[in-house]
Amino acid sequence: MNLSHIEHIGIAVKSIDEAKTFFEGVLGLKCYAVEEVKDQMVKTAFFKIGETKIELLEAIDENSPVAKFIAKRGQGIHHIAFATDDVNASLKEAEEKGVKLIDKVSRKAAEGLNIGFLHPKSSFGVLTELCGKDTE
Ligand code: CMX
Repeated sequence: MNLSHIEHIGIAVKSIDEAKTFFEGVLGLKCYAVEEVKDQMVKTAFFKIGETKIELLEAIDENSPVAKFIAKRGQGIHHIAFATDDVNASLKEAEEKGVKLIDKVSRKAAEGLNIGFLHPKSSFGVLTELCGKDTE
């Protein structure tokens, strides 16, 4: 799998506005984009540090995976996203190596990226996202 860097770290929060007091007010990062991803039922806010982004995730529906995550585990790191030059090829390779996939093929997400998730039960409890700009 040809991964280049950690594209972003997703952090589940109850309120992006409240969380900004830490990420902007204390860490001094600047929020450069806020975007709703309707099919994931989340609002996202992005901060950049080097090549990596922090993605704050706030549920906009009680059925959102992020709402379920916070109800069960509390606020905190929700997933790690690795940049790959070919999301679908990386998903296929993971599946061939026995990893349980959440997404068999990539889908569109925030910032126009294609993403696909590996199940946390196959990746030592860490929800793992593969993302990139490839077209399907
Ligand atoms: N990280 C690690 N483990 C997680 C997890 C996460 N983010 N979310 C759920 N789990 C664990 C649960 O704790 C549970 O473990 P136990 O069985 O040991 O209790 C197990 O996975 C099953 O969890 P669940 O609450 O029953 O939830 P579901 O099976 O309904 O869904 C998951 C879990 C990961 C398959 C689902 O959340 C999913 O498909 N996630 C991918 C999509 C997503 O997270 N979207 C939001 C972000 C979108 C974006 O970044 O744009």
